[in-house]
Amino acid sequence: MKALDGVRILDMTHVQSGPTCTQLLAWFGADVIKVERPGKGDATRGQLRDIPDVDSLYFTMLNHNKRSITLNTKDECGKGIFTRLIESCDVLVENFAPGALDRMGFSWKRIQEINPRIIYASVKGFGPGPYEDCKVYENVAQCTGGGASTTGFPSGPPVVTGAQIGDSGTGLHLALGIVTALFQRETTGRGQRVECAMQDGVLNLCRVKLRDQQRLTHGPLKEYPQYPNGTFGVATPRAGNASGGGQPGWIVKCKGWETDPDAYLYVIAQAAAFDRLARVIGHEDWLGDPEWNTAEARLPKIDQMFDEIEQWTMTKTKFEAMEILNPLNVPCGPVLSMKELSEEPSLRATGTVVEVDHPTRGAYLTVGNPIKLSDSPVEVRRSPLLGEHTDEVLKQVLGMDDKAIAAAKTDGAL
Ligand code: CAO
Repeated sequence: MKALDGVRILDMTHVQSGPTCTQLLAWFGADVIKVERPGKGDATRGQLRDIPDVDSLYFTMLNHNKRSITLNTKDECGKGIFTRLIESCDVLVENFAPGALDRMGFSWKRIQEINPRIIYASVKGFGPGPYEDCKVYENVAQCTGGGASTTGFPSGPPVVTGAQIGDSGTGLHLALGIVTALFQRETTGRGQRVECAMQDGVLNLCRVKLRDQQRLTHGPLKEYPQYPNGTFGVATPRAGNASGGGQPGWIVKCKGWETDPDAYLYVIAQAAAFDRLARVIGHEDWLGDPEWNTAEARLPKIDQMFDEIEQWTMTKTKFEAMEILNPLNVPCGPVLSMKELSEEPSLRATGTVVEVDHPTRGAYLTVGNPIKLSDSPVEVRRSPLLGEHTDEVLKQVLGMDDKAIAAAKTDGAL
């Protein structure tokens, strides 16, 4: 038994934001039917291909546990089939460019007429406002949602992060909206519209930076590297690797940094463990020195403090340093490369990193479900080939027979 057993999702998503959402729902047990354009499919099947004529890792890693059908939803016969699918599903998810579903003839009003219980969930780049008609990709969302203006070093340009907070982050938000709407439907019997704008999703994840924007009007942000020797402008500045939580933190070099780009450790010099940290790095002298022995006194010297910590970490590998600091309750973590993460046995053991077999690609690694439910186990199944389940779904879900399916194929609807 899976948490979402019995929930059927009509998945009109493509690229990353929408597929992230429906993949999660599939892992929780929903029957996700991915509708793709005949002959083409989701554009990511062919993007960043590493093996000729084989579904890309971009596609396979975002579409596990789904069934794929091909359907031309602009063709009259295809629209008829699509209408019947809307009648048979609990949720319709899409992340087309603004207005695409309306242009196909399926406005929210029309969808509700077809099935008043359906939940219609969408991702768009922006909510209502001046940019609502714009197409948006990941990095555009990071820039317009406050991620880029607050990421990077103070003297450098804005920087986008490798974490896909615009796409996968918004997909996560949308998944929560969908299960919440399903929960409310239990009481009301009605579906509803669920909308997530990528700008809003990124801004939600940058919440602490809007906090700092307001703090800035009351004085300098003392945990930022600009304090006290630099200057603050009118907006939340970029803070390099400073910790956003009010505890001084930084990334410091470890043994091997000259040749290994990831030989670094994040160290938080929080007041509660400062005496132990000072001792272990050989600075017992700081403990009796009023210039160093209070958090307030250290604030103007954060750079110098991390330089001294780094002198010590450079004599240890990042793992050795972590092993020494952890028992002292000094919060820290190594900068792990994708290679290290993919080889980490504990992530394999929990199913967070999974090896999956694929008929045309062979074995590949993917990130499994990071959300663990004790009563709803997840088996990660490979992504579907284009249209692999067209006949199966049309027969099983819509009760179509071979003759009707053949006619729809001749028509070009499938
Ligand atoms: N049958 C017939 N037509 C189909 C179809 C199907 N099964 N599936 C898609 N189409 C059509 C759409 O209706 C649309 O046609 P119109 O332009 O005539 O309305 C067309 O295919 C292209 O869809 P699109 O405009 O969504 O795709 P795009 O590649 O031009 O834009 C993207 C991609 C992502 C920029 C855009 O979809 C978007 O802004 N989405 C919302 C934000 C989002 O999710 N962005 C994240 C993407 S991941 O980085």
